[in-house]
Amino acid sequence: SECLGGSCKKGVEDNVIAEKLIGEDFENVENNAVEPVHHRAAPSQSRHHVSSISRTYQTSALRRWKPAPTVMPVGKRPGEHGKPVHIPSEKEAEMKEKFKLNQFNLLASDMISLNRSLSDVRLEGCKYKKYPTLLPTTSIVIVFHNEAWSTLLRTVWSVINRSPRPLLKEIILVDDASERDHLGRKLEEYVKTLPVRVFVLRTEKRSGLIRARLLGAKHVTGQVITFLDAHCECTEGWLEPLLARIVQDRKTVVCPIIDVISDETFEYITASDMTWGGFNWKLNFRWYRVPQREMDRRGGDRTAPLRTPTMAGGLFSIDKDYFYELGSYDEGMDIWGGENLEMSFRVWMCGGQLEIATCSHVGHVFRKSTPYSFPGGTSRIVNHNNRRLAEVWLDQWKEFYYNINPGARNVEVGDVKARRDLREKLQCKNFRWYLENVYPESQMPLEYFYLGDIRNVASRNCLDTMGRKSGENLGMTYCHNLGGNQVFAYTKRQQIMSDDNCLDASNKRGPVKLVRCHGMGGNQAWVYDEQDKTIKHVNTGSCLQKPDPHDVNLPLLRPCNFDESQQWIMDSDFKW
Ligand code: UD2
Ligand code: MN
Repeated sequence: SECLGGSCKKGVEDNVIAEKLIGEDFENVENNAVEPVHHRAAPSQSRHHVSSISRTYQTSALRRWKPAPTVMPVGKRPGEHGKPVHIPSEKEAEMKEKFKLNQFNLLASDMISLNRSLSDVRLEGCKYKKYPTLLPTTSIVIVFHNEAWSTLLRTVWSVINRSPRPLLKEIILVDDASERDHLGRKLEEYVKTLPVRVFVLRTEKRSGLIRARLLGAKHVTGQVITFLDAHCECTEGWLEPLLARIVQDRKTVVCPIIDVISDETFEYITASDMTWGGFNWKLNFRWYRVPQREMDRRGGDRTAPLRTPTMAGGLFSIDKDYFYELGSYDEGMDIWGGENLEMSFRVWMCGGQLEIATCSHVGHVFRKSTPYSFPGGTSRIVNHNNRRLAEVWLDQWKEFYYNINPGARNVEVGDVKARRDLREKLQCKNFRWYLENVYPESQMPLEYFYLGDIRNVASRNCLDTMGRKSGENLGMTYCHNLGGNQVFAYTKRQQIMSDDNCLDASNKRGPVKLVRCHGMGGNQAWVYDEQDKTIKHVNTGSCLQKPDPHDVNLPLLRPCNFDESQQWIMDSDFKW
Protein backbone atom coordinates (compact mmCIF):
# COMPACT_ATOMS: atom_id res chain seq x y z
CA SER A 1 0.00 0.00 0.00
CA GLU A 2 1.15 3.50 -0.70
CA CYS A 3 1.96 6.36 1.62
CA LEU A 4 -1.03 6.71 3.90
CA GLY A 5 -2.19 10.14 4.82
CA GLY A 6 0.38 12.32 6.44
CA SER A 7 2.02 9.44 8.13
CA CYS A 8 4.98 9.80 5.85
CA LYS A 9 6.66 13.05 6.57
CA LYS A 10 7.77 13.32 2.98
CA GLY A 11 4.16 13.46 1.86
CA VAL A 12 3.55 16.73 3.65
CA GLU A 13 2.97 20.17 2.27
CA ASP A 14 5.73 20.76 -0.24
CA ASN A 15 6.83 24.09 1.14
CA VAL A 16 6.98 22.76 4.65
CA ILE A 17 8.89 19.59 3.96
CA ALA A 18 11.40 21.33 1.75
CA GLU A 19 12.27 23.48 4.69
CA LYS A 20 12.40 20.44 6.93
CA LEU A 21 14.84 18.64 4.79
CA ILE A 22 17.07 21.59 4.11
CA GLY A 23 17.08 22.54 7.76
CA GLU A 24 15.96 25.90 8.95
CA ASP A 25 17.65 29.16 9.53
CA PHE A 26 17.58 29.72 13.26
CA GLU A 27 19.26 33.09 13.07
CA ASN A 28 16.84 35.29 14.91
CA VAL A 29 16.10 32.79 17.62
CA GLU A 30 18.65 34.39 19.91
CA ASN A 31 16.44 37.47 20.16
CA ASN A 32 13.56 35.44 21.45
CA ALA A 33 13.16 35.23 25.18
CA VAL A 34 16.09 32.94 25.80
CA GLU A 35 16.24 32.39 29.52
CA PRO A 36 19.41 33.16 31.41
CA VAL A 37 21.45 30.23 32.62
CA HIS A 38 20.83 29.39 36.28
CA HIS A 39 23.32 27.01 37.75
CA ARG A 40 21.59 26.31 41.02
CA ALA A 41 17.95 26.89 41.72
CA ALA A 42 17.62 29.83 44.09
CA PRO A 43 15.13 29.33 46.97
CA SER A 44 12.63 31.69 45.40
CA GLN A 45 12.86 29.73 42.23
CA SER A 46 12.13 26.37 43.76
CA ARG A 47 9.06 27.85 45.40
CA HIS A 48 8.01 28.92 41.95
CA HIS A 49 8.52 25.40 40.73
CA VAL A 50 6.31 23.87 43.38
CA SER A 51 3.57 26.43 42.80
CA SER A 52 3.55 25.65 39.11
CA ILE A 53 2.49 22.10 39.86
CA SER A 54 -1.15 21.42 39.11
CA ARG A 55 -3.13 20.84 42.30
CA THR A 56 -4.10 17.35 41.29
CA TYR A 57 -0.49 16.23 41.63
CA GLN A 58 0.68 15.57 45.18
CA THR A 59 4.20 16.88 45.39
CA SER A 60 5.05 13.82 47.48
CA ALA A 61 4.28 11.65 44.49
CA LEU A 62 6.66 13.53 42.24
CA ARG A 63 10.30 12.66 41.73
CA ARG A 64 13.40 14.74 42.03
CA TRP A 65 15.55 14.30 38.97
CA LYS A 66 18.73 15.44 37.30
CA PRO A 67 19.13 15.58 33.54
CA ALA A 68 20.13 12.21 32.16
CA PRO A 69 23.78 11.90 31.23
CA THR A 70 24.10 11.16 27.55
CA VAL A 71 25.73 7.79 27.19
CA MET A 72 28.28 7.89 24.43
CA PRO A 73 28.76 4.57 22.76
CA VAL A 74 32.24 3.10 22.61
CA GLY A 75 33.86 2.35 19.30
CA LYS A 76 33.20 3.81 15.91
CA ARG A 77 30.16 2.48 14.13
CA PRO A 78 28.44 4.06 11.15
CA GLY A 79 25.72 6.57 11.81
CA GLU A 80 27.17 8.11 14.98
CA HIS A 81 25.92 11.62 15.74
CA GLY A 82 22.94 10.84 13.53
CA LYS A 83 25.05 10.81 10.37
CA PRO A 84 23.80 8.94 7.28
CA VAL A 85 24.97 5.41 6.59
CA HIS A 86 26.22 4.62 3.11
CA ILE A 87 25.96 1.12 1.78
CA PRO A 88 28.86 -0.03 -0.41
CA SER A 89 27.75 -0.85 -3.94
CA GLU A 90 28.55 -4.55 -3.60
CA LYS A 91 25.89 -4.78 -0.89
CA GLU A 92 23.18 -3.00 -2.85
CA ALA A 93 21.32 -6.17 -3.77
CA GLU A 94 21.25 -7.30 -0.16
CA MET A 95 20.10 -3.84 0.88
CA LYS A 96 17.21 -3.89 -1.58
CA GLU A 97 16.15 -7.33 -0.44
CA LYS A 98 16.15 -6.37 3.22
CA PHE A 99 14.36 -3.10 2.56
CA LYS A 100 11.18 -5.04 1.81
CA LEU A 101 11.00 -6.52 5.29
CA ASN A 102 10.21 -3.25 7.04
CA GLN A 103 10.05 -0.68 4.25
CA PHE A 104 13.21 0.96 5.52
CA ASN A 105 16.91 0.32 5.03
CA LEU A 106 17.30 -2.53 7.48
CA LEU A 107 20.87 -3.19 6.40
CA ALA A 108 21.80 0.37 7.35
CA SER A 109 19.92 0.15 10.63
CA ASP A 110 21.68 -3.08 11.53
CA MET A 111 25.07 -1.44 10.96
CA ILE A 112 24.34 1.31 13.49
CA SER A 113 24.99 0.86 17.20
CA LEU A 114 21.90 0.20 19.34
CA ASN A 115 22.84 3.24 21.34
CA ARG A 116 24.27 5.50 18.71
CA SER A 117 25.00 9.08 19.62
CA LEU A 118 22.89 11.93 18.31
CA SER A 119 23.65 15.60 18.31
CA ASP A 120 21.76 17.97 20.56
CA VAL A 121 19.28 19.35 18.06
CA ARG A 122 17.41 21.68 20.39
CA LEU A 123 17.04 25.41 20.00
CA GLU A 124 19.65 27.21 22.06
CA GLY A 125 16.93 28.56 24.38
CA CYS A 126 15.86 25.02 25.25
CA LYS A 127 19.23 23.93 26.56
CA TYR A 128 19.13 26.22 29.56
CA LYS A 129 15.44 26.12 30.28
CA LYS A 130 14.49 25.37 33.85
CA TYR A 131 11.82 22.77 34.43
CA PRO A 132 10.10 22.00 37.74
CA THR A 133 12.56 20.12 39.95
CA LEU A 134 9.78 17.68 40.79
CA LEU A 135 8.24 15.78 37.92
CA PRO A 136 5.89 12.78 37.61
CA THR A 137 7.18 9.36 36.65
CA THR A 138 6.37 7.94 33.25
CA SER A 139 6.05 4.53 31.66
CA ILE A 140 6.93 4.19 28.03
CA VAL A 141 4.55 2.10 25.92
CA ILE A 142 5.83 0.85 22.58
CA VAL A 143 3.60 -1.31 20.39
CA PHE A 144 4.88 -3.17 17.36
CA HIS A 145 4.00 -5.66 14.70
CA ASN A 146 6.96 -7.37 13.01
CA GLU A 147 9.39 -4.61 13.97
CA ALA A 148 13.08 -5.06 13.18
CA TRP A 149 15.37 -5.89 16.08
CA SER A 150 17.75 -2.99 15.61
CA THR A 151 15.11 -0.25 15.34
CA LEU A 152 13.08 -1.59 18.26
CA LEU A 153 16.07 -1.93 20.57
CA ARG A 154 17.55 1.37 19.45
CA THR A 155 14.26 2.96 20.50
CA VAL A 156 14.54 1.28 23.88
CA TRP A 157 18.19 2.22 24.34
CA SER A 158 17.58 5.83 23.41
CA VAL A 159 14.92 6.00 26.12
CA ILE A 160 17.23 4.41 28.68
CA ASN A 161 20.17 6.60 27.83
CA ARG A 162 18.43 9.92 27.55
CA SER A 163 15.71 9.84 30.21
CA PRO A 164 16.41 10.89 33.80
CA ARG A 165 16.37 7.53 35.57
CA PRO A 166 14.14 8.59 38.52
CA LEU A 167 11.42 9.59 36.08
CA LEU A 168 11.48 6.40 34.05
CA LYS A 169 9.20 3.86 35.71
CA GLU A 170 9.33 1.15 33.09
CA ILE A 171 9.26 0.41 29.40
CA ILE A 172 6.38 -1.73 28.19
CA LEU A 173 6.76 -3.47 24.86
CA VAL A 174 3.54 -4.72 23.34
CA ASP A 175 3.97 -7.31 20.64
CA ASP A 176 0.94 -7.25 18.39
CA ALA A 177 1.06 -10.83 17.12
CA SER A 178 4.39 -10.52 15.31
CA GLU A 179 5.67 -13.35 13.17
CA ARG A 180 9.42 -12.81 13.54
CA ASP A 181 11.61 -15.15 15.57
CA HIS A 182 13.71 -12.40 17.10
CA LEU A 183 10.61 -10.93 18.78
CA GLY A 184 9.86 -14.12 20.71
CA ARG A 185 11.94 -15.63 23.54
CA LYS A 186 15.06 -13.85 22.37
CA LEU A 187 13.48 -10.48 23.06
CA GLU A 188 12.26 -11.53 26.49
CA GLU A 189 15.72 -12.78 27.46
CA TYR A 190 17.37 -9.64 26.14
CA VAL A 191 15.19 -7.16 28.00
CA LYS A 192 15.96 -8.91 31.29
CA THR A 193 19.55 -7.77 30.93
CA LEU A 194 18.65 -4.09 30.59
CA PRO A 195 19.35 -1.61 33.42
CA VAL A 196 15.71 -0.50 33.50
CA ARG A 197 12.52 -2.49 34.05
CA VAL A 198 11.42 -3.55 30.58
CA PHE A 199 8.79 -6.18 29.89
CA VAL A 200 7.00 -7.66 26.92
CA LEU A 201 3.24 -8.10 26.61
CA ARG A 202 1.63 -9.93 23.77
CA THR A 203 -1.78 -9.57 22.18
CA GLU A 204 -3.23 -12.99 21.52
CA LYS A 205 -4.18 -12.21 17.98
CA ARG A 206 -3.44 -9.27 15.70
CA SER A 207 -5.35 -6.45 17.29
CA GLY A 208 -3.99 -3.33 15.66
CA LEU A 209 -2.03 -0.54 17.23
CA ILE A 210 -5.00 1.03 19.02
CA ARG A 211 -6.00 -2.01 21.04
CA ALA A 212 -2.33 -2.95 21.52
CA ARG A 213 -1.74 0.46 23.12
CA LEU A 214 -4.76 -0.08 25.36
CA LEU A 215 -3.23 -3.35 26.54
CA GLY A 216 0.06 -1.62 27.28
CA ALA A 217 -1.65 1.25 29.08
CA LYS A 218 -3.36 -1.20 31.45
CA HIS A 219 0.02 -2.25 32.82
CA VAL A 220 1.42 1.22 33.33
CA THR A 221 2.47 1.96 36.90
CA GLY A 222 3.95 5.42 36.28
CA GLN A 223 1.82 8.54 36.55
CA VAL A 224 2.20 9.51 32.94
CA ILE A 225 1.92 7.29 29.87
CA THR A 226 4.34 8.06 27.07
CA PHE A 227 3.63 6.34 23.77
CA LEU A 228 6.33 5.84 21.17
CA ASP A 229 6.45 4.01 17.85
CA ALA A 230 8.90 1.12 17.66
CA HIS A 231 11.37 2.90 15.33
CA CYS A 232 12.22 6.07 17.22
CA GLU A 233 15.28 7.67 18.76
CA CYS A 234 14.92 10.06 21.67
CA THR A 235 17.37 12.92 21.87
CA GLU A 236 18.91 14.73 24.79
CA GLY A 237 16.39 16.43 27.06
CA TRP A 238 13.39 14.93 25.27
CA LEU A 239 11.42 13.86 28.33
CA GLU A 240 11.52 16.81 30.72
CA PRO A 241 9.56 19.27 28.54
CA LEU A 242 6.79 16.70 28.06
CA LEU A 243 6.39 15.91 31.76
CA ALA A 244 6.75 19.54 32.78
CA ARG A 245 3.69 20.56 30.80
CA ILE A 246 1.62 17.78 32.30
CA VAL A 247 2.60 18.63 35.85
CA GLN A 248 1.60 22.24 35.18
CA ASP A 249 -1.75 21.23 33.73
CA ARG A 250 -2.71 17.59 33.85
CA LYS A 251 -5.17 18.01 31.00
CA THR A 252 -2.38 18.75 28.57
CA VAL A 253 -1.47 16.11 26.03
CA VAL A 254 2.05 16.76 24.82
CA CYS A 255 3.93 15.68 21.71
CA PRO A 256 7.61 16.13 20.95
CA ILE A 257 8.76 17.55 17.65
CA ILE A 258 8.97 14.48 15.47
CA ASP A 259 12.26 14.57 13.62
CA VAL A 260 12.93 12.50 10.55
CA ILE A 261 15.12 9.43 10.60
CA SER A 262 15.69 8.76 6.92
CA ASP A 263 14.24 5.47 5.77
CA GLU A 264 17.11 5.26 3.25
CA THR A 265 20.19 6.22 5.25
CA PHE A 266 19.03 6.48 8.86
CA GLU A 267 20.34 10.01 8.93
CA TYR A 268 18.80 12.04 11.75
CA ILE A 269 17.19 15.13 10.20
CA THR A 270 15.85 17.85 12.46
CA ALA A 271 12.28 18.86 11.70
CA SER A 272 11.01 22.40 11.85
CA ASP A 273 9.54 23.83 15.03
CA MET A 274 7.27 25.90 12.77
CA THR A 275 4.92 23.11 11.72
CA TRP A 276 1.81 21.85 13.44
CA GLY A 277 -0.77 19.18 12.77
CA GLY A 278 -3.86 19.64 10.65
CA PHE A 279 -6.04 17.44 8.47
CA ASN A 280 -7.84 17.58 5.13
CA TRP A 281 -11.31 16.61 3.93
CA LYS A 282 -10.19 13.03 3.45
CA LEU A 283 -9.25 13.02 7.15
CA ASN A 284 -5.61 12.54 6.37
CA PHE A 285 -3.32 13.98 8.99
CA ARG A 286 -1.12 16.73 7.47
CA TRP A 287 1.70 18.99 8.60
CA TYR A 288 1.15 22.69 7.97
CA ARG A 289 3.05 25.84 8.78
CA VAL A 290 2.21 27.37 12.17
CA PRO A 291 0.19 30.54 11.56
CA GLN A 292 1.36 33.91 12.77
CA ARG A 293 -1.45 34.07 15.32
CA GLU A 294 0.00 31.14 17.26
CA MET A 295 3.50 32.64 17.09
CA ASP A 296 2.05 35.85 18.53
CA ARG A 297 0.27 33.99 21.31
CA ARG A 298 3.64 32.59 22.34
CA GLY A 299 5.16 36.04 22.30
CA GLY A 300 7.40 34.99 19.44
CA ASP A 301 9.18 32.50 21.71
CA ARG A 302 9.86 29.41 19.64
CA THR A 303 10.83 27.44 22.73
CA ALA A 304 7.37 27.91 24.26
CA PRO A 305 4.90 25.03 23.89
CA LEU A 306 2.95 25.19 20.67
CA ARG A 307 -0.79 24.54 20.61
CA THR A 308 -1.57 22.20 17.76
CA PRO A 309 -5.00 21.36 16.27
CA THR A 310 -4.07 17.69 15.79
CA MET A 311 -1.24 15.27 16.43
CA ALA A 312 0.49 12.70 14.28
CA GLY A 313 -0.46 10.14 16.89
CA GLY A 314 2.51 7.96 17.64
CA LEU A 315 4.52 9.97 20.10
CA PHE A 316 2.96 11.72 23.07
CA SER A 317 2.68 11.87 26.83
CA ILE A 318 -0.57 11.95 28.77
CA ASP A 319 -1.43 11.76 32.44
CA LYS A 320 -2.57 8.20 33.05
CA ASP A 321 -5.75 9.07 34.96
CA TYR A 322 -6.60 11.74 32.42
CA PHE A 323 -6.13 9.21 29.61
CA TYR A 324 -8.95 7.12 31.09
CA GLU A 325 -11.13 10.05 32.15
CA LEU A 326 -11.02 11.20 28.56
CA GLY A 327 -12.06 7.82 27.19
CA SER A 328 -8.63 6.33 26.32
CA TYR A 329 -9.10 5.12 22.73
CA ASP A 330 -11.98 3.90 20.62
CA GLU A 331 -11.71 0.12 20.91
CA GLY A 332 -13.74 -0.23 17.75
CA MET A 333 -10.83 1.03 15.67
CA ASP A 334 -8.67 -1.53 13.91
CA ILE A 335 -5.01 -1.89 12.87
CA TRP A 336 -3.98 1.66 11.93
CA GLY A 337 -5.33 5.13 11.33
CA GLY A 338 -7.81 7.67 12.60
CA GLU A 339 -7.07 7.31 16.30
CA ASN A 340 -4.78 10.33 16.24
CA LEU A 341 -7.45 12.67 14.89
CA GLU A 342 -10.05 11.10 17.14
CA MET A 343 -7.94 11.80 20.19
CA SER A 344 -7.00 15.29 18.98
CA PHE A 345 -10.64 16.35 18.58
CA ARG A 346 -11.59 14.71 21.86
CA VAL A 347 -8.82 16.45 23.80
CA TRP A 348 -9.72 19.89 22.50
CA MET A 349 -13.49 19.54 22.49
CA CYS A 350 -13.65 17.97 25.95
CA GLY A 351 -11.66 20.50 27.93
CA GLY A 352 -8.02 19.52 27.44
CA GLN A 353 -5.29 20.93 25.28
CA LEU A 354 -2.91 19.44 22.77
CA GLU A 355 0.59 20.78 22.46
CA ILE A 356 3.93 20.26 20.82
CA ALA A 357 6.75 20.86 23.26
CA THR A 358 9.24 22.38 20.84
CA CYS A 359 12.13 21.66 23.20
CA SER A 360 11.49 17.92 22.98
CA HIS A 361 12.82 16.13 19.91
CA VAL A 362 12.27 12.49 19.04
CA GLY A 363 13.27 10.99 15.71
CA HIS A 364 10.99 8.60 13.84
CA VAL A 365 11.56 6.53 10.72
CA PHE A 366 8.92 7.80 8.28
CA ARG A 367 8.16 5.21 5.66
CA LYS A 368 6.79 5.57 2.18
CA SER A 369 4.55 2.55 2.58
CA THR A 370 3.45 0.21 5.31
CA PRO A 371 5.32 -3.06 5.53
CA TYR A 372 2.59 -5.06 7.21
CA SER A 373 -0.79 -6.42 6.15
CA PHE A 374 -4.14 -4.78 6.79
CA PRO A 375 -6.43 -7.77 7.22
CA GLY A 376 -9.59 -6.87 5.33
CA GLY A 377 -7.90 -4.26 3.12
CA THR A 378 -6.15 -1.00 3.82
CA SER A 379 -8.86 1.36 2.66
CA ARG A 380 -11.64 -0.59 4.32
CA ILE A 381 -9.87 -0.39 7.66
CA VAL A 382 -8.83 3.23 7.39
CA ASN A 383 -12.31 4.24 6.22
CA HIS A 384 -13.88 2.25 9.02
CA ASN A 385 -11.76 4.08 11.59
CA ASN A 386 -12.32 7.47 9.97
CA ARG A 387 -16.06 6.91 9.78
CA ARG A 388 -16.09 6.18 13.49
CA LEU A 389 -14.40 9.45 14.29
CA ALA A 390 -16.47 11.41 11.76
CA GLU A 391 -19.74 10.03 13.09
CA VAL A 392 -18.85 10.90 16.67
CA TRP A 393 -16.94 14.17 16.47
CA LEU A 394 -17.41 16.04 13.17
CA ASP A 395 -21.11 16.99 13.31
CA GLN A 396 -22.20 18.42 9.93
CA TRP A 397 -18.58 18.63 8.75
CA LYS A 398 -18.56 14.86 8.32
CA GLU A 399 -20.19 15.61 4.97
CA PHE A 400 -16.90 16.97 3.67
CA TYR A 401 -15.35 13.61 4.35
CA TYR A 402 -18.19 11.61 2.83
CA ASN A 403 -18.43 13.84 -0.22
CA ILE A 404 -14.78 13.72 -1.11
CA ASN A 405 -14.53 10.05 -0.24
CA PRO A 406 -17.90 8.63 -1.30
CA GLY A 407 -16.73 5.04 -0.99
CA ALA A 408 -16.59 5.49 2.76
CA ARG A 409 -20.38 5.59 3.01
CA ASN A 410 -20.52 1.91 2.19
CA VAL A 411 -17.90 0.84 4.71
CA GLU A 412 -19.15 -0.70 7.90
CA VAL A 413 -18.83 1.67 10.86
CA GLY A 414 -19.96 -0.59 13.70
CA ASP A 415 -21.60 0.68 16.87
CA VAL A 416 -20.55 4.18 17.88
CA LYS A 417 -23.11 4.68 20.63
CA ALA A 418 -20.61 4.27 23.46
CA ARG A 419 -18.40 6.97 21.95
CA ARG A 420 -21.30 9.34 21.43
CA ASP A 421 -22.33 8.74 25.02
CA LEU A 422 -18.80 9.59 26.08
CA ARG A 423 -19.00 12.89 24.22
CA GLU A 424 -22.27 13.56 26.04
CA LYS A 425 -20.95 12.50 29.44
CA LEU A 426 -17.86 14.67 29.19
CA GLN A 427 -20.04 17.57 28.00
CA CYS A 428 -17.73 18.21 25.13
CA LYS A 429 -18.03 21.28 22.99
CA ASN A 430 -19.08 20.85 19.36
CA PHE A 431 -17.03 20.81 16.20
CA ARG A 432 -18.06 24.36 15.35
CA TRP A 433 -16.40 25.47 18.58
CA TYR A 434 -13.27 23.57 17.60
CA LEU A 435 -13.15 25.20 14.18
CA GLU A 436 -13.79 28.64 15.63
CA ASN A 437 -11.41 28.49 18.55
CA VAL A 438 -8.75 25.91 17.88
CA TYR A 439 -8.45 25.66 14.13
CA PRO A 440 -9.80 28.64 12.19
CA GLU A 441 -7.21 27.88 9.49
CA SER A 442 -8.78 24.47 8.88
CA GLN A 443 -9.45 23.22 5.34
CA MET A 444 -12.96 22.48 6.52
CA PRO A 445 -14.56 25.92 6.34
CA LEU A 446 -16.42 27.20 9.35
CA GLU A 447 -19.09 28.93 7.27
CA TYR A 448 -20.10 27.69 3.85
CA PHE A 449 -23.13 28.06 1.64
CA TYR A 450 -22.86 25.03 -0.49
CA LEU A 451 -21.18 21.65 -0.72
CA GLY A 452 -21.65 19.60 -3.87
CA ASP A 453 -21.00 19.54 -7.60
CA ILE A 454 -21.02 22.61 -9.84
CA ARG A 455 -22.90 22.01 -13.08
CA ASN A 456 -22.97 24.10 -16.24
CA VAL A 457 -26.42 24.90 -17.61
CA ALA A 458 -25.42 24.76 -21.28
CA SER A 459 -23.25 21.64 -21.33
CA ARG A 460 -24.66 19.86 -18.25
CA ASN A 461 -21.07 18.98 -17.35
CA CYS A 462 -19.44 19.47 -13.97
CA LEU A 463 -16.31 21.15 -12.67
CA ASP A 464 -13.77 18.50 -11.82
CA THR A 465 -10.34 18.69 -10.17
CA MET A 466 -9.36 15.59 -12.15
CA GLY A 467 -7.35 14.73 -9.02
CA ARG A 468 -4.82 17.40 -9.96
CA LYS A 469 -2.46 19.06 -7.57
CA SER A 470 -1.97 22.62 -6.44
CA GLY A 471 -0.78 24.83 -9.32
CA GLU A 472 -2.54 22.84 -12.04
CA ASN A 473 -5.60 23.79 -14.09
CA LEU A 474 -9.17 23.18 -13.06
CA GLY A 475 -10.88 20.58 -15.24
CA MET A 476 -14.38 19.74 -16.36
CA THR A 477 -16.15 16.60 -17.43
CA TYR A 478 -19.51 14.80 -17.43
CA CYS A 479 -21.24 14.76 -14.05
CA HIS A 480 -20.92 11.43 -12.27
CA ASN A 481 -22.84 12.37 -9.12
CA LEU A 482 -20.33 10.55 -6.97
CA GLY A 483 -18.65 13.48 -5.28
CA GLY A 484 -14.91 12.92 -5.06
CA ASN A 485 -13.16 15.16 -7.57
CA GLN A 486 -16.44 16.88 -8.39
CA VAL A 487 -17.22 18.13 -4.93
CA PHE A 488 -16.67 21.79 -4.13
CA ALA A 489 -17.52 24.03 -1.21
CA TYR A 490 -18.58 27.62 -1.71
CA THR A 491 -17.60 29.41 1.47
CA LYS A 492 -18.58 32.60 3.23
CA ARG A 493 -15.08 33.84 2.47
CA GLN A 494 -16.04 33.57 -1.21
CA GLN A 495 -13.77 30.63 -1.88
CA ILE A 496 -14.63 27.73 -4.13
CA MET A 497 -12.66 24.95 -2.54
CA SER A 498 -11.90 21.31 -3.12
CA ASP A 499 -10.12 19.90 -0.08
CA ASP A 500 -7.21 22.25 0.54
CA ASN A 501 -7.16 23.81 -2.94
CA CYS A 502 -9.15 26.83 -4.09
CA LEU A 503 -10.16 28.03 -7.57
CA ASP A 504 -7.68 30.76 -8.36
CA ALA A 505 -7.19 33.08 -11.33
CA SER A 506 -4.64 35.81 -11.81
CA ASN A 507 -5.62 36.89 -15.32
CA LYS A 508 -8.97 38.11 -16.67
CA ARG A 509 -8.93 35.43 -19.37
CA GLY A 510 -7.85 32.63 -17.10
CA PRO A 511 -6.71 29.97 -16.76
CA VAL A 512 -8.53 28.94 -13.60
CA LYS A 513 -6.16 26.97 -11.46
CA LEU A 514 -6.31 24.92 -8.31
CA VAL A 515 -4.10 26.65 -5.77
CA ARG A 516 -3.58 25.99 -2.06
CA CYS A 517 -6.24 28.06 -0.26
CA HIS A 518 -4.75 31.12 1.40
CA GLY A 519 -7.92 32.53 2.92
CA MET A 520 -7.03 36.09 1.93
CA GLY A 521 -9.56 36.67 -0.83
CA GLY A 522 -7.54 38.14 -3.71
CA ASN A 523 -7.35 35.82 -6.68
CA GLN A 524 -9.41 33.25 -4.82
CA ALA A 525 -12.57 35.33 -4.32
CA TRP A 526 -15.66 34.40 -6.36
CA VAL A 527 -19.24 35.59 -6.21
CA TYR A 528 -22.07 33.27 -7.13
CA ASP A 529 -25.21 35.05 -8.18
CA GLU A 530 -28.19 32.85 -7.42
CA GLN A 531 -30.40 34.88 -9.77
CA ASP A 532 -28.41 34.96 -12.99
CA LYS A 533 -26.39 31.89 -11.97
CA THR A 534 -23.00 33.37 -12.80
CA ILE A 535 -19.76 32.65 -10.97
CA LYS A 536 -17.89 35.91 -11.12
CA HIS A 537 -14.20 36.31 -10.30
CA VAL A 538 -14.06 39.33 -8.02
CA ASN A 539 -10.59 40.64 -8.89
CA THR A 540 -11.00 40.57 -12.67
CA GLY A 541 -14.77 40.86 -13.01
CA SER A 542 -14.75 37.96 -15.49
CA CYS A 543 -17.19 35.07 -15.45
CA LEU A 544 -16.57 31.34 -15.36
CA GLN A 545 -17.58 29.80 -18.66
CA LYS A 546 -17.88 26.26 -19.98
CA PRO A 547 -14.99 24.99 -22.14
CA ASP A 548 -14.75 25.53 -25.88
CA PRO A 549 -15.46 22.47 -28.05
CA HIS A 550 -11.82 22.03 -29.02
CA ASP A 551 -10.69 21.76 -25.40
CA VAL A 552 -13.67 20.30 -23.62
CA ASN A 553 -11.96 19.75 -20.31
CA LEU A 554 -10.77 23.30 -19.74
CA PRO A 555 -13.24 25.75 -18.15
CA LEU A 556 -12.67 29.37 -19.22
CA LEU A 557 -12.71 32.81 -17.69
CA ARG A 558 -14.33 35.36 -20.04
CA PRO A 559 -16.12 38.73 -20.00
CA CYS A 560 -19.57 38.23 -18.50
CA ASN A 561 -22.29 37.86 -21.13
CA PHE A 562 -25.08 36.11 -19.18
CA ASP A 563 -25.21 33.34 -21.76
CA GLU A 564 -26.13 29.80 -20.64
CA SER A 565 -22.49 28.83 -21.09
CA GLN A 566 -21.81 31.07 -18.06
CA GLN A 567 -24.63 29.74 -15.92
CA TRP A 568 -23.93 27.27 -13.17
CA ILE A 569 -26.06 25.25 -10.84
CA MET A 570 -25.15 24.98 -7.19
CA ASP A 571 -28.45 24.19 -5.63
CA SER A 572 -28.54 21.10 -3.51
CA ASP A 573 -28.40 21.88 0.21
CA PHE A 574 -28.20 25.63 -0.34
CA LYS A 575 -28.36 27.47 2.95
CA TRP A 576 -27.60 31.17 2.77
C1 UD2 B 1 1.39 7.36 12.35
C2 UD2 B 1 1.82 7.37 13.79
C3 UD2 B 1 1.34 6.08 14.43
C4 UD2 B 1 -0.17 6.02 14.37
C5 UD2 B 1 -0.59 6.15 12.93
C6 UD2 B 1 -2.09 6.28 12.75
C7 UD2 B 1 3.72 8.79 14.28
C8 UD2 B 1 5.16 8.96 14.21
N1 UD2 B 1 3.24 7.58 13.89
O1 UD2 B 1 1.77 6.30 11.52
O2 UD2 B 1 1.75 5.98 15.76
O3 UD2 B 1 -0.74 7.02 15.17
O4 UD2 B 1 -0.06 7.30 12.34
O5 UD2 B 1 -2.76 5.19 13.22
O6 UD2 B 1 3.03 9.68 14.70
N2 UD2 B 1 1.48 -1.50 14.85
C9 UD2 B 1 0.94 -2.53 15.60
N3 UD2 B 1 -0.07 -3.28 15.08
C10 UD2 B 1 -0.58 -3.04 13.84
C11 UD2 B 1 -0.06 -1.97 13.09
C12 UD2 B 1 0.96 -1.21 13.63
O7 UD2 B 1 1.39 -2.77 16.72
O8 UD2 B 1 -1.50 -3.74 13.44
C13 UD2 B 1 2.57 -0.70 15.40
C14 UD2 B 1 3.76 -0.49 14.47
O9 UD2 B 1 4.65 -1.57 14.54
C15 UD2 B 1 4.34 0.82 14.97
C16 UD2 B 1 3.10 1.56 15.47
O10 UD2 B 1 2.07 0.61 15.63
O11 UD2 B 1 5.24 0.63 16.03
C17 UD2 B 1 2.67 2.63 14.47
O12 UD2 B 1 2.57 2.09 13.18
P1 UD2 B 1 3.39 2.69 11.95
O13 UD2 B 1 4.76 3.02 12.36
O14 UD2 B 1 3.21 1.80 10.80
O15 UD2 B 1 2.55 4.01 11.75
P2 UD2 B 1 3.04 5.42 11.11
O16 UD2 B 1 4.29 5.87 11.74
O17 UD2 B 1 2.99 5.27 9.65
MN1 MN C 1 5.84 4.74 12.74
